[in-house]
Amino acid sequence: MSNHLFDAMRAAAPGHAPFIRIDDTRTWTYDDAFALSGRLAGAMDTLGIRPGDRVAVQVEKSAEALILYLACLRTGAVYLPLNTAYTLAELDYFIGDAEPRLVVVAPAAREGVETIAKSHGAIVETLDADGSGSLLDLARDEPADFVDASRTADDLAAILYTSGTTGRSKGAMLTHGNLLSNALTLRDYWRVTSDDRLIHALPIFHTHGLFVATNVTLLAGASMFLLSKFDADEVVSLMPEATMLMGVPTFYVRLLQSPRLDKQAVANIRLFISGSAPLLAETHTEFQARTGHAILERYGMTETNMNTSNPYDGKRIAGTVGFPLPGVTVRVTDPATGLELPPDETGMIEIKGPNVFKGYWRMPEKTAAEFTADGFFISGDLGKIDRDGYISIVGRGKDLVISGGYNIYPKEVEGEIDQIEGVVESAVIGVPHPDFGEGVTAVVVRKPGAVLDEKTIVSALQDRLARYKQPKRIIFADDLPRNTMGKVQKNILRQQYADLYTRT
Ligand code: MCA
Ligand code: AMP
Repeated sequence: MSNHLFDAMRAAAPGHAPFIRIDDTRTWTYDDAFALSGRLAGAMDTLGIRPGDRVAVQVEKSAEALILYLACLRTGAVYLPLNTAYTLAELDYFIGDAEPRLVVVAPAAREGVETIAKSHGAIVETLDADGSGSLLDLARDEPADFVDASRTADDLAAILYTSGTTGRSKGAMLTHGNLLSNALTLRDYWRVTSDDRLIHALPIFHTHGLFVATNVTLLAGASMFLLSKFDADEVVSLMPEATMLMGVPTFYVRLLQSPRLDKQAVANIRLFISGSAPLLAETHTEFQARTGHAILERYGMTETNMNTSNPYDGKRIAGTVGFPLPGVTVRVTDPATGLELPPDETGMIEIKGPNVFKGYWRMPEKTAAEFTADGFFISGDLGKIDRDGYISIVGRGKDLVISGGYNIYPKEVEGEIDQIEGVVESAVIGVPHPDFGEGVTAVVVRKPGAVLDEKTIVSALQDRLARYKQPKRIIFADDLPRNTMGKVQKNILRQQYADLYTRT
């Protein structure tokens, strides 16, 4: 029997070598991690988890949490990671939609989640940040040598939810083949080897920290310093022992604020990678001046994994996301006609390749609507390709805000604000923010005489939306600017409040 993705990880694993470095005294070798993954797979099998079952996981970052992902691959389950910031209201939707057989949460969250899980027919087990919990208790009695379930390239490995521009979140179905092909491509493109030591400071519930950082490390037999979250000071302290960092632009903005970041601090680092949101050219330039390193920017999506990358050897050009990765085709088309555009003309970025997902979970119409007749995925990003082949993302055809690497869909936030007593309507926009890149901002129209201030709105959103989706500022207006068709002109609002967070 073969298990497409895990077999490749096993084949690349250098047994006794370190995989996850927690601190000076605690390191997980590949053998340690694979043994625990076998026990966890056994525990899930005993709980009745079968290939194809979804396993939803909302837990703090830890070595055990990463190993649980490997265990899911081994049982043939479909791993469904959830942002730890999601509220119970948000969780209810994901569990109802994905219908997982098992939900794994922190012990402190068990009681609240159990009611939701039961109503959708799921069982709940726990895993805490320190690696304790009921799932680990069950795993202890299981053998380490689990017989892996048979999985082909076309079988699902994971479902990751991405918020929808209209309606609710959609579950992007990623196959073993999607994940393995992309990770192997990135490993080779970025020359990752078993000598590499990655600083892993990203969350592990999104593509960047889970697949790009973790799968690439595993397939290179490399190791990683696993930090519970990003802390600029901690990252600078680790740099002398590390060779790589992967981060969102906010990481680099914050690193530049550290007086300790200089050429000496980065002397052992081979590669700095940025993605998930646009890296400002000024951040790239400033970082290069301070450290001598040109940050390598790449472009990806939950639905597609990574699509493009600046080159390892060639020129890494600030403000561009580089070239299509080997095996990936990227084209730019006229959104009105669908016809491919010549170099330097801006249009819709479309993508085809083994990295592109299988579709949205139980949404065949939405899936069909996002592919062209000849099989390209319509990204919703606007961009252009220059004569040398470098791709730049110049805007978004979708109404989306990216704050610190997290995506926020204005429609979802507006939907919650509009339900608050005293609100006529709202428009949620992203405007430049010095730390998060874009700051979520709400422009709200109140009913005449309504007693409603910023605090009332923020507290009404508290239990409804994850913290990072909540507006950093709320502005009250008499009305919203509209075009002749009655559509709110968000571009006008974005211009009007462009310096909201940068004003001195
Ligand atoms: C935390 N807060 C945020 C964010 N993160 N608000 C807006 N946007 C955020 N990203 C809230 C906190 O709840 C807190 O609220 C306040 O802002 C300040 O928190 P702070 O301590 O400064 O935040 P932090 O914990 O240091 O986190 C900032 C962060 C983190 C390090 C930038 O958000 C992060 O790790 N982002 C990475 C996201 C990521 O991995 N994206 C990849 C998606 P309060 O104090 O008011 O309670 S995958 C993807 O996009 C594609 C596939 C790709 O290409 O990679
Ligand atoms: P997600 O839904 O979290 O997968 O976010 C994907 C979106 O992030 C893409 O559609 C882009 O809009 C954006 N994105 C990712 N990487 C970059 C980048 N390097 N530059 C600009 N935008 C990016």
